[in-house]
Amino acid sequence: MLFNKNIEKINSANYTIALVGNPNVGKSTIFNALTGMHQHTGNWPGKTVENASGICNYKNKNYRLIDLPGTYSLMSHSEEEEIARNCICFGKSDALLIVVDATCLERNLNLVYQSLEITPNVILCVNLLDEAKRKGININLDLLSKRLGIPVVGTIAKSKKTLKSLMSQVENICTKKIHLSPIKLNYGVAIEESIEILEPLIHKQLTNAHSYLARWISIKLIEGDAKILTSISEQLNINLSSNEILKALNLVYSRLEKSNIKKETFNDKIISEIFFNAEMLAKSVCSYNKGSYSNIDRKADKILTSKKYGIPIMLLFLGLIFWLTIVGANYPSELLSSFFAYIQEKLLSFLNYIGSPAWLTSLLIDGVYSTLTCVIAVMLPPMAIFFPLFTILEDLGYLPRIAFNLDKFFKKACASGKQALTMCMGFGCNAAGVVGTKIINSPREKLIAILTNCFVPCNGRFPFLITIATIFFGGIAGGFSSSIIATIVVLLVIVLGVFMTLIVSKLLSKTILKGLPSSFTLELPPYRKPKILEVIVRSIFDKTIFVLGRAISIAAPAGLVIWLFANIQINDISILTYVANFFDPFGKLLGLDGYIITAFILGLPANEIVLPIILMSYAKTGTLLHLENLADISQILIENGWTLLTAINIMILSLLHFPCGTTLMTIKKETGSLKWTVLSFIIPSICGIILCMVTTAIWNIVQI
Ligand SMILES: Nc1nc2c(ncn2[C@@H]2O[C@H](COP(=O)(O)OP(=O)(O)OP(=O)(O)O)[C@@H](O)[C@H]2O)c(=O)[nH]1
Ligand SMILES: [Mg+2]
Repeated sequence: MLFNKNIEKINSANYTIALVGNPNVGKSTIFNALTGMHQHTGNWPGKTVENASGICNYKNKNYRLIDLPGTYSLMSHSEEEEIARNCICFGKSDALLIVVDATCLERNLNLVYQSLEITPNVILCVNLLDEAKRKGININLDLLSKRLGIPVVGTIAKSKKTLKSLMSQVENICTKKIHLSPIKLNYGVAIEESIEILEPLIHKQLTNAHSYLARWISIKLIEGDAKILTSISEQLNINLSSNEILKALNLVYSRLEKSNIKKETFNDKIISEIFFNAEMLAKSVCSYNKGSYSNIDRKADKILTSKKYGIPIMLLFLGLIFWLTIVGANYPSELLSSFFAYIQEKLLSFLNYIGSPAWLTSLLIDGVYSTLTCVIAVMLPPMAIFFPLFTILEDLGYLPRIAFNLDKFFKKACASGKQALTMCMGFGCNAAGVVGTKIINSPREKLIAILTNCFVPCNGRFPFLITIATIFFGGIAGGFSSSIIATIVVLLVIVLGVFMTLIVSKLLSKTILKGLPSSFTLELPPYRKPKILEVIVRSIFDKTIFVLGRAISIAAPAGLVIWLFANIQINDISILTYVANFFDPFGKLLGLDGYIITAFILGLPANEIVLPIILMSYAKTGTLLHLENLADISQILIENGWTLLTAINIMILSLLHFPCGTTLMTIKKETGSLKWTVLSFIIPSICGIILCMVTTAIWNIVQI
């Protein structure tokens, strides 16, 4: 319903504004602040990979804002740059809001000049003014506006009041309250004369709405970029290969040749002209306070990305996050469990009072209620703690440093260094990690990143790992040393996940996805102060809603199914027992049992429900499930024959098994292929099965 309302609002918007800019300049932060949406933000380039739309209501008018992927230029062919270019050129937006980074204006101005060739309706938003101030950079915004001939607004995206004047300028442009006369770069006599020859011929074919594009299309024609020209002809329905145009084009080439400009070097000439102008303009509007900026970033990077300390510090950070999660989750978990136990008693009395039949009471309480509350009480607290902590690291700018430290390993595995970034996104959610692989340009490397993304546990699997590590390794008694041991165990599981990612990437590179790693320059953004409070509140809130949603939509029906399985009997044996017995020999081979295998299979829709299903299955005898703390869970597991081997193998299987349903659907969408989707199901499962078999064999040998 809410979704439909949003679509309705978007369709009825009065104006459309596209947000463009280099990566990591704050586009999504501004978009979120103006629309109230929650697009992924964080301090590393390449987070936004797909267009997102939202509505901003300003002075009773609806503005549809489109958040685009970051792009350095409109001239190359990477996927995100094409998305941005197509939206700017053909997206029918009323205005462009170009967001630039005040701390490196010169580089950002290249995109501004390129965009001004395409549309005059541009508002320049100079963001990150606080960071610029910290670095002693002052920008004369009025002069910048005069030189470019467009409105310029300075902003600090985190402070909403600085965004007000932005919307007022957007309104001015959309309602044509101000007359714009943006500058057009002069590329020199020879090129300008060539453009003049072609421009009128193209102009003739364009509608009024697109007439401004004639100059840009002329430049593209001379440049001869077939891909862009095809999309221009298709989108604008014009013929760029008419005799008239081809004849004019020949004339242009021969004239340019006389001025020593060849077709092949034409583009370089345009680019160097843009770069030169950007440099000159930045020089004229920026001034620097000497000595006001201490180069703390570079000093930090010397340690955090050093060969010697880089990886140990990374493990230390991750360990600290796990430790805080383990220690912090216990108390709210117990509180929630007691609360749910209390409600359970009340519900039972109520059901008895209204004369509910025993089977219905059992179905509702032992089936639906237990599974639902187990997901919330056991799984939610670790998620709600881990996620914000990880987001704070992301906001700080630490993720690209992780990618930097792991870059050489991914290169050795013949995969992309950017895979480290998508792998990190997988910690939050594997489906998001799979979508994030759009930042990898090579299709081969992108597929490797997709096939291996679920080798790192998502937020839905962390609580499971943490619970098992705490019970079987840390000891449920608690205390400092037990939490440290549990942390080390979870950390080892993650290291195993990264190790498997690299091995499988290498194997894929040597077999079905043969090839060498492509090179790319990883940009290390400046460290930024995380919005700690906002991140904590937002993530806890988002996570809670997300988990509650999943609990209601997946855990509750799963609880119902498992109850039916446990209670419908054929020849005095329940269906659950039949199924578990069927899988039991296979389970034993992996050092597990049939119930665990059944739980993993039933957990396909969502990883969060695996542990609740295991507990439900063990409680099938009809005794009510009382899970008030870890000791209760531990008791049930041990009573059902769990040993240290079961704990080790279930953690391995949780790390290495098929992706959840949502991730599989995302993989199908991203690859468009059933073959890769099936492989992404099979590969991690086989890895998990083999590893579990090996540990079981070793365990059995040691026992003998
Ligand atoms: N200090 C400061 N930080 C900002 C400002 N604007 C954005 N940030 C931070 O900069 C980082 C990048 O912001 P995003 O909104 O994700 O940037 P983006 O341009 O959408 O990035 P991509 O989608 O990757 O291209 C985030 O950590 C923001 O919190 C600002 O004005 N001041
Ligand atoms: Mg973004």
